[in-house]
Amino acid sequence: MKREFFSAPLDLKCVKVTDRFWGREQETVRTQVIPYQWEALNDRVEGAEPSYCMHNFRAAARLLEKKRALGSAFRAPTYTDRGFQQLPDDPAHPDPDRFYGFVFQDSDFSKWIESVAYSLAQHPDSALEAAADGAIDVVCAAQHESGYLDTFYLLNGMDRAFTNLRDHHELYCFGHLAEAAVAYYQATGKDKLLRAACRFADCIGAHFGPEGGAKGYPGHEVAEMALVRLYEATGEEQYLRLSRFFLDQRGTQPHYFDQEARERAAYEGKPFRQDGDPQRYAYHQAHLPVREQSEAVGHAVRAGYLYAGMADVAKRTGDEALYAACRRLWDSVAGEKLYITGGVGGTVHGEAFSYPYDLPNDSAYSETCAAIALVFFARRMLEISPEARYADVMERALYNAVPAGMGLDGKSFFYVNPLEVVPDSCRRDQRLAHVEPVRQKWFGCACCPPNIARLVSSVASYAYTENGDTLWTHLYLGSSLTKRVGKRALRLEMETDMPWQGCARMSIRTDGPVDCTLAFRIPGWCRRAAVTAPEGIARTDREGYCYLSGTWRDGDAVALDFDMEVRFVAANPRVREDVGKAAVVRGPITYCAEEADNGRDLHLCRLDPAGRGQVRVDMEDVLGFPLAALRVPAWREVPSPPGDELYREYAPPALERMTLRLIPYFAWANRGEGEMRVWLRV
Ligand code: FUB
Ligand code: ZN
Repeated sequence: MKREFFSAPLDLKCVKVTDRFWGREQETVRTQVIPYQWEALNDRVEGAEPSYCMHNFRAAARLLEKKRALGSAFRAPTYTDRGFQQLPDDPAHPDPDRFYGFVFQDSDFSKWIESVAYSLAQHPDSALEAAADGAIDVVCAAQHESGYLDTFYLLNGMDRAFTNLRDHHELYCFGHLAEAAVAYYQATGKDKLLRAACRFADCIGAHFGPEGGAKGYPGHEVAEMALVRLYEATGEEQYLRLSRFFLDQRGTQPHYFDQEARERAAYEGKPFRQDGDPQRYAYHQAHLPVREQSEAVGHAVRAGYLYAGMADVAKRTGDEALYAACRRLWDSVAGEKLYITGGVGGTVHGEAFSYPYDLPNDSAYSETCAAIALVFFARRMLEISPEARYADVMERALYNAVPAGMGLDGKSFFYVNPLEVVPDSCRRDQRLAHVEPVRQKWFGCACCPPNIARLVSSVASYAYTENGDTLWTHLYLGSSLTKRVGKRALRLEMETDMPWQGCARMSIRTDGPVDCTLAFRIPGWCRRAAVTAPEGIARTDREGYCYLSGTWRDGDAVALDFDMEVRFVAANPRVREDVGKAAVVRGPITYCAEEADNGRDLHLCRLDPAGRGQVRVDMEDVLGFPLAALRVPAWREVPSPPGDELYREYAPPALERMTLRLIPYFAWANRGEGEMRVWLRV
């Protein structure tokens, strides 16, 4: 690892997002998603499945209050297994003292607080901050004296806490809590939740660890990343050590998940039965020690969070073997398992990565959270080594699979992000039972919407990273920011209309000359790039970045012009589903055809490669969202008349000219239900 290239994201309070695209997304999150989610966490959304998230914290706080009041007379609940999702017998009358929802329901609160924190850093809002403080009070009141803070076991019986790491998400809930706590502390300076997260971390550290502790590790990763964040926020080395311990344990033998299952069976007086699923370890990325892993496998969100955590620890500890594994796993994802939308996790079975080049379009799982996890991984790889290939993938996910997860109005969401939809097939074909042709208001398992909210509201921390004298621009984001170089501050204004136009201009304000380097990514999608810098500034190029070094003065500017032509992209022929097809892309945006513009039977439409030069690009407004739509010369096979025979002698099909109207993939399914297709026949 070349430490001279290490960097870290900017403090979000030093960046003001002025970007037209992301500014609008952030406003949608601030004005729609965050308030809606708060109502959802409190079970106040009519017609939506209750979350029970805040219900559980309130119930746990009451239980602990009772414990304090009764002292030794208190009888704690003893654990009975009520399942992965617990629902009231009578939904109209939930028991106020029982746990409800999924085992990981607490994480919804944490993701909400995290989004609130980022949003407050951009847009102070005293009413929202007061609501968040109130929620934090409730959550902190639910913390056990040992520091333990997971309502599933607090309410169901803490006697069996930490006995099912594989399935029961305590360490996952801890991870999200810690991420939220750090974000809220950094945004507001308030440390109540941070102290609670540290106490929970200490409780976990007392239970697990190399010296005599249990040798477990999270069944659903995220704690690895979160502990590193906690370490950075507090300077407490034990959090970094615990993160590394979890990584070191994963995939070692005997398998911890089997050991704990054996222990549970003995406790319950039942015979131990080995889980017969051959993928049982790979699902959790526990099939091999992490430093020996080369292929991205298993549950895609888990995998992305793990790889991001590995990169975090590799960077802080200089662990070359861990970093080498990160690079191999990156290549596996980006080289063999990535959709052109930036989505990952192609199969519904285990919400998982499939085998290399298996990227089905209609049955794609491509969970929104998995694309988000990939963004986390990419940013960490950039922090270690700024190579444009990581930022290219990050950008692809950020402009396609991630925003597709949310409707343009911020009121409906996709969990699954297919690249081809025929609504009738989704309804009739069991193979497609997981695919929804329209976004849903909310989900019982509501992991994706709050994940979008926290990513969108913190997008600036993916656009830039810095070290002492270098600022890297990974994504072109309209923004103004401050970069400190020694005792001086540079104020930088980035103006751009990405992703619709390929130009950006950075202007520099400073009280005096500043020696430093500004590094700009040359996007992989652009064939011709022009960078204009002030005289006297030296240029070097490395791994897809243009480094401009020298003495910067007030009024200096850098102009970047990236060619953004419309391209027809073919997939590697090993991707069986895409043979004979092309996807249309422009800049970082992947396009799709929708029934609303092109009628039904999109499978009969063919792009005309000879017409590539005649594609029209028009800025349009779709439901108040400005976007570039394309008009592409194409052919349509003349469909058979109804009642035509099923088979016939082969003859070249009759074709008629048509113009396909394509819109960005992220904007699909905002105009009612209909067919959609990314990969079009050529
Ligand atoms: O298990 C917690 C979250 O719920 C996962 O990350 C998602 O895939 C969903 O299963
Ligand atoms: Zn999700």
